[in-house]
Amino acid sequence: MKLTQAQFKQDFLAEIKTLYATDLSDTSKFGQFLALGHLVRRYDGPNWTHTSDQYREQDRKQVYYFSIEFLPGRLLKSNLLNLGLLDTVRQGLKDLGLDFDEISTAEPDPGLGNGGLGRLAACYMDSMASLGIAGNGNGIRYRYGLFKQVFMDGYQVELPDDWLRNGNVWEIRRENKACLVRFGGNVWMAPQPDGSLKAMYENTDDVWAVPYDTGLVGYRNDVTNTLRLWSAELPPSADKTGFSQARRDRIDEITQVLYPDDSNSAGQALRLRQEYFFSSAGVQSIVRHYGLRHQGVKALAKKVAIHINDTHPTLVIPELMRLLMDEHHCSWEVAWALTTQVMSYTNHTIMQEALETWPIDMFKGLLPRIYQIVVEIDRRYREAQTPIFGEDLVNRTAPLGNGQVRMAFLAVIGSHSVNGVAPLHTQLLKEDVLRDLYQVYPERFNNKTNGIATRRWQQLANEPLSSLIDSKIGPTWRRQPNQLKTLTAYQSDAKFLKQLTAVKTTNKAALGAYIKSELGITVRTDAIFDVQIKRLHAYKRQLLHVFEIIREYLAIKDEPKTVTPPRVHIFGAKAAPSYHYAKSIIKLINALADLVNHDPAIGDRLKVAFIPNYGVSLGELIIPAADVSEQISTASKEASGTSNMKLMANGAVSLATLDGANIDIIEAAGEVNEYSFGLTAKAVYGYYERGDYHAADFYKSNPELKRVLDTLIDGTIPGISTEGQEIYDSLLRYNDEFFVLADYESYVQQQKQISHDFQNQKLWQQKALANIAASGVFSADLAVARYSDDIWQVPHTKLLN
Ligand code: 26M
Repeated sequence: MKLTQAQFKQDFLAEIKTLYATDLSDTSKFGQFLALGHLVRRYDGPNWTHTSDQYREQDRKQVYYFSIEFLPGRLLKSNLLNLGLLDTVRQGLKDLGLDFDEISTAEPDPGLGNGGLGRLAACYMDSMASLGIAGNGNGIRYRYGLFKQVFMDGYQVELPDDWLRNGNVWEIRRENKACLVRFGGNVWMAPQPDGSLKAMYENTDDVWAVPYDTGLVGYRNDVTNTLRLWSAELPPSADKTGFSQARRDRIDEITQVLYPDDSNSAGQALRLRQEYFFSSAGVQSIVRHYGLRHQGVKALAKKVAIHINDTHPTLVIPELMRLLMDEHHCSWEVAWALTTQVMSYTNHTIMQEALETWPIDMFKGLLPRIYQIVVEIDRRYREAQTPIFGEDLVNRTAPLGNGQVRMAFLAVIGSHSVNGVAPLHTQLLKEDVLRDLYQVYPERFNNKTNGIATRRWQQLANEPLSSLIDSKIGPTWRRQPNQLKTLTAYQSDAKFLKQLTAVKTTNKAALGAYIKSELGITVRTDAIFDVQIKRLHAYKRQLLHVFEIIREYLAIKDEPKTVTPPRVHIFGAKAAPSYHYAKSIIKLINALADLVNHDPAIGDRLKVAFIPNYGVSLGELIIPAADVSEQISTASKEASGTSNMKLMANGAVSLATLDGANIDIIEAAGEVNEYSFGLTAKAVYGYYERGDYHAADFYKSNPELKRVLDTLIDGTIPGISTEGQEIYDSLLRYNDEFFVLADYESYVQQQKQISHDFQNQKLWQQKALANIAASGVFSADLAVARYSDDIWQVPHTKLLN
């Protein structure tokens, strides 16, 4: 949009007056943020209204992306960037003596997700708006987001994330769009005079679902889509009937807090209630919208695509069946055909313990009508498939089995498309995790490699790099991420490579200042910034990275004279509060950091910075400063990874196992520009099949590895007597479930190569440039375009190859 600086300043000062009845000098940073937020909403208001009007008038097919998590990050800067107002606002504020970056960090970062899954949902919402796709997000408005992480004596302590304390300037509460979600009670089907059956309910626990809408601004295209998050409240009838306090509390708790687990199915009734709550409310609001418009719901499949982000929203399948049959009088056959045409499902994990199942007794008690429908889905599936595939396979794959509702199987059976998030992951779904269902529905399986919002992760987070890119290839890449590949023409432009180093140094200084102020650690900007940022999990193997730090520490102590480039090892990682082992690793890293950072013999040659409370906002600070991207999961375990893509786009080289999308990153940027190592997925599966992995062999045969492991238990690292022993035992007593010892040697080899190569800055920056140039392939725009073409069948803005 068009806005002069003068107009902006006038608007801003007027907004301050209206909101606070005082002048600028008397307002806080947060107050200034709020005023800017109000202004942005006003500027974008016409786009938002116009977009919704257009979708309705043109009767366009709409995508509804259902996800129990969304991690959008702060919105002020990205909204301004996408509206094309960032420079105007920044300059205008400067004239008023204010610093935009200071104000924008006063915005709370909504932590409504755990990690990759929730962030992916947010990246895809951004791309849908930017590609002009009629896309809607549907999720939960958690009163408290993911816990805030602090360290006390090196241990993780979780504090509540009270992100709504000062209100939320971006949301609009739409009470007129609320709907009723029923739990528990009894249900029966009563015959009607016309011969149909009507679902009758008694003694249900009714919950009022109230939507809060947030505008999602497309990149300079006048499109603003909607993210709808649902909040659980007392139904309006509660005042009359007088709900008990206990019943009120049971309602409040539904949207009170995000489950902080990202790899284990919690298995608690509250989680199931959350899942049905937002699935039901979302599907009800869709059906209401189209049912009214089309005098019937038969056109639904032409007008609606519902995407199921992991299994958490799978109950949209029986819920849509329920509404079509019970409220819109469709036959089972018609309802089922519509449902499967509308639904598509993405799997995000191959870890067995993350596959959701619910005990039938719990499920039946909480969702009696939905359970009846799942029983019928199960019955028909068995009836249709047993003659073809036999009883054994059908027993293994039916929605109901072993006393459980099997959510992933229900999702596959009720959708027309099932996708994994990287080629290797999709292959493993077909061969392993969902092998049996792949026999039944081979045509449903497809791959959609993940992507990232390059606007946030390059343009917004790394302005110095973005300007440098503009100066070489112009600004087209900002809309057409594939154009980044034209940067390869500058591979031998010595001046440009130097400029890349300078950009990196600037970003390292910014991160260094944060590390200094938060942790009191001084880091050198000429050091290798070696970064691992992701949830803490045994399969992601932060432990392998720790072993390298111990090795480097011992090497400096042994041979102080040997020259190696200085290193800063940077971690960001939250552990699920109930994940004991992960928390021990956190303590280990912090204890090691204490030792290393304060050893005068080490000086500034080696530093360890575990930055607490990693999330989207810290990612924006850390990623642009990274030289090395640690992507070291046990091959076959990381479905895709997305921090690997963000780091690549900012010129970090990957130190990576052949897992998830690392494989595709290595292929895109070229093998010579990354550092790969370790067992392949095939080798890992080989060990499983033969059962002949013996971790202790590596310990016994490699004296350096033995020495490193022994520091866990010999007092070298103070303060970890229990944790050290526990971790040591996990490797040697319990045979190292994630093959850390098997990959140690090849990992260290590549780390040494990195230290060597980094000293040749020209060579190093050539690798960085190759990564940046190839990173466009992993833009969420391209990923979303593929979902639109292959799965949702909706039109989108064309992208260049
Ligand atoms: C389940 C039940 C109860 C409580 C929590 C959960 C749960 C929450 C989040 C389970 C899994 C959750 O997220 C999984 C996840 O983030 N997977 C990651 O998805 C990314 C996007 O596709 C991939 O890049 C990562 O490889 C994958 O680990």
